[in-house]
Order: sequence, then structure tokens, then C-alpha cells
Amino acid sequence: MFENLKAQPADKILALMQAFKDDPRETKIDLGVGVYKDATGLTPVMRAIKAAEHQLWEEQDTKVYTGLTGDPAFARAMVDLVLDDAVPHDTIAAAATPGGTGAVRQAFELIRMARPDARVFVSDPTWPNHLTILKYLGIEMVPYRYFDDETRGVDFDGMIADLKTAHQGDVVLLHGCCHNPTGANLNATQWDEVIKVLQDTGATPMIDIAYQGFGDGLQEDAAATRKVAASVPECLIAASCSKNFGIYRERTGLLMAIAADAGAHKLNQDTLAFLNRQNFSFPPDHGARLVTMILGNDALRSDWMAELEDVRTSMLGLRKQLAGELQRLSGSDRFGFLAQHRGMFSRLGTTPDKVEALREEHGIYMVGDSRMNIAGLNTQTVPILAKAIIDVGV
Ligand code: PLP
Ligand code: TYF
Repeated sequence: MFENLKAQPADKILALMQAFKDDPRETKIDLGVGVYKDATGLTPVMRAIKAAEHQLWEEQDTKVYTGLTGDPAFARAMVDLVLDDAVPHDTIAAAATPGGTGAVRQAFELIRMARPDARVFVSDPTWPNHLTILKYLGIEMVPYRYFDDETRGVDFDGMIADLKTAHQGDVVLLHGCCHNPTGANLNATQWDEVIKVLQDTGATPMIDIAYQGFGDGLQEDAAATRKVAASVPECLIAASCSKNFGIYRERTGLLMAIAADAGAHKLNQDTLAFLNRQNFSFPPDHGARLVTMILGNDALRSDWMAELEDVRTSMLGLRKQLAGELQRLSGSDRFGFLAQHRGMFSRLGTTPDKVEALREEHGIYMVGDSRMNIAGLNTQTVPILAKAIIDVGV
């Protein structure tokens, strides 16, 4: 039977990771895969995670199955973190999932079950896994304009015009903050306009929030998600703990399905449990438990928030340094967008041949669409990158 298999296209981001590893040059710089790295190039285990793991090792006396949707305490803690009290909690069904990717996958499956003819509107560009999972599940997708190649900001008029073509029964996938891959985000007024279009069309929003705390702050980064959820009858939210807790390999995420009223809650909750059971039975618990412990303990929580804030401000500092350096070298403000973008990523907005020249001639690795992981830089490598960008003629 295996002779019938066809080779599947590789994940370009993960392939780039391998190419970087294989490059013998000592001066190489990795701006590829979206993981946070400190100034020494390490992706550290956060202090609060270490402390919670230690405590868990001491205290945990069973590893027996949890529930099909995970420990309800994890869901409560994450609902508080992401939504606070933006919507009544008795309208929210929630399921722990293997990472944010698992939440995205289960959300798409839920959409397909509820509405087999639903179309999912996706930003152009978006995280490639959104597209491959939708394709795999046979769900129709409709791209909406998002990135303005000239300004490197959001093509807001194009976005609104495209979203206006959605109907009730369609889903609009939005990045809650720190858009991947562009780094360009909506401001508060623009979010209000998007909400108006959602209300006018009756389309259901689905928010992917994978970088809460990496943009403008923990509360600030959740503001749009909260406002959208509070303004429409139904909403899906896929949240990831991989980045903001630094627990990438623990596979920790939560899918939330918000219903119009508490009456629909039981059916939604049971359906999420059913979907988890079909795909993997019980979701991973270790990362979820650490997150629950940290969010539920004042000392651990403040230490986590302080470390996350350091992560956020260090990336912001690198952005400003890079924009400043490029202003000096180019004698123009055309790279100012780098300081406006938020999160780990910025799309430089250049051609694949210049991305290749950066890699071949300078050992600088970024994704082919010119997405750079800002966290791959440090204060010493920023001037090297800036010089290379000017050198290849971006
Ligand atoms: N959604 C977006 C936009 C992402 O960039 C990522 C990747 O980090 C995820 C979801 C899911 O990440 P994970 O499955 O590692 O939690
Ligand atoms: O976009 C990124 O780099 C991160 C990490 O298949 C990632 O979201 C990359 C590829 C992938 C899963 C996660």
C-alpha cells in the first residue's frame, strides 16, 4: 500500500532550520523559525517554568488520565488570561489541545462539522500551516488582502473590501496580535471597523493568538481578541502557550468556542470532547499543568510576567536598533516600519533573489518571503544585518 504515497511538500520554515544547521560558516545568523532566542542565541526555559516543574516533581502523585478536554483548571486559567471577563464564562466551551496548532486544527474540524460549506477567510499572507490544514481538511479558503508591499503596513482598505464579501456561515481567521509572517498589525480603530464588518456580514471570527505578551504587553495584546469576542454572538479562539511560556515542545494550547448564550454551551463542550477523542483522546497535560500552576500562584505569576516583559522589550530594542542603523546607512526613513511592526517577525518586503543573496553571500537565513525573526538578532549582529541588507540592495 505504501507505494501509493506521494511525496508531500516540506515545511519551508523547518527546511530552512536544517539548511542553517548544515552551513559551516561561523558568522551565520538564524532569522528563520519563530522561536525566541536570548542575546546568546539560547531559547531558555523560563524561570517560573523551572520552579513549577520542580514543585510538580515534588508534589505530583499520579499521571492518570485527565479529562478529554484536559484539566478544567487549565481552561479557566487560560480563559482568564486571554479573555478576562470580556464575555460571560458560562458561554465558553474550551478544550486543551496539543499546542496552538492543535487548537487551530480542532477549530477547523469544528467548523467543518457545524457547517460543511463554510469558507474560511485567511489573510494574505498568513501562517502557512493555516493553509495546509485547511487544504488537508478540504475546507474552502478565501484570501483577504492584508499586507501593503509599499508601506509594509496593513492594506486596510483592501482588507475591509475583501472581508465585506463574507457571509453568515463563513469564518474570518484573524491573528489576535503580532501577525505571522508580516509583523504588521491593526490599530484599535481598525479593529473596530473589522468588528463592524463582522457584525454587518454575520461571519464568525476565529482568532489565532500565539504571541500574547510579545507585542505591546500581556493585556494590550489581548485587547483586540476581547473586543471582538464581546461584540459578536459566536467566536472561536485558538491560543498557544508555546511562545509566551517558552514551552514549545510540551505542546500546550487551548481552543475556546464562545456561544451566543449559555444554553449552547453543553453541546459545544461535548463536541470539543468528541473531537479530541477522535484525534488523540486526552491532550498533553504537562505544559498545561505548569501554566495553570504559574497563573494560579502570585509569586510564580509575577516572575513569569517580569521575564516575559524582558523578552518583549529586548525584541523591541532590537527593532529600534535595526531601524536606526538602516536609517543611518540608507539615509532614508524607508525602514521605519521595522520599529512599527510588533512581535517576533517582520516581513522585510523584498524579493526571493535578495533573500537568497543574504543567505549565500552573508550567511543570513530568513524565510523566502523575507520574514525575519527579530529574536534571532543581538546588539552585535544588528549592524551586520543592516549592512548586508543595504549591500544586497533591498
Ligand atoms: N498560530 C500561529 C500564527 C503561529 O505562529 C504558531 C506558531 O508558533 C502557532 C499558531 C502554533 O504554535 P504551537 O503549535 O507551537 O503552539
Ligand atoms: O512560524 C513559525 O516559525 C512558528 C514555528 O510547521 C513553526 O510558528 C514553524 C513551522 C511549523 C510549526 C511551527
